[in-house]
Amino acid sequence: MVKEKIVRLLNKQLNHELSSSYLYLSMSSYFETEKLSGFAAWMKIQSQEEYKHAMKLYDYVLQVNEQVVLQKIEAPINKWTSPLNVFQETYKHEKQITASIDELVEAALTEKDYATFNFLQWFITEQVEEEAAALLILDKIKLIGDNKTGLFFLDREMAGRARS
Ligand code: OFO
Repeated sequence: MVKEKIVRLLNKQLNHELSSSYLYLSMSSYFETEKLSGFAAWMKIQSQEEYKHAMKLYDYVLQVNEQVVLQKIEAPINKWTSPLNVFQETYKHEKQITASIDELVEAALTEKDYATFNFLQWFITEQVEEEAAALLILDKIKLIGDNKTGLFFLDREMAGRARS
């Protein structure tokens, strides 16, 4: 049986993942308005990935015969100053999500909830990948600086995620 505290944290994480999905969808729409369709496609896929993460938590809570409690999703911000600004925020956001997963892992260990601890291993690995992906793009944007041609080619590269 999963303890009440862990169920509460799992439901909280479910909300974080849905909020991430919402935030990245908002970022995707920003890129659309900036005519950066490759960045927009990348972010839209990211938004869908976050939804899948949320569903993993949703399925797990039900599988252990506990109650899913959906919570309010705050409206995400919808204004950024540049692609650099978006990826600074993305990287920061992913680090916050990692901290939240770590808190959950810590709680599962403290409560000797080895099933939940085992379930969370996937999220630990995923967060390493997500932070690395966001940082890589952030570094590329920094490298490009004000070079519009560079941004054009990076946008084309970002579109590749949709095709892969
Ligand atoms: Fe769900 O991995 Fe990003 O936030």
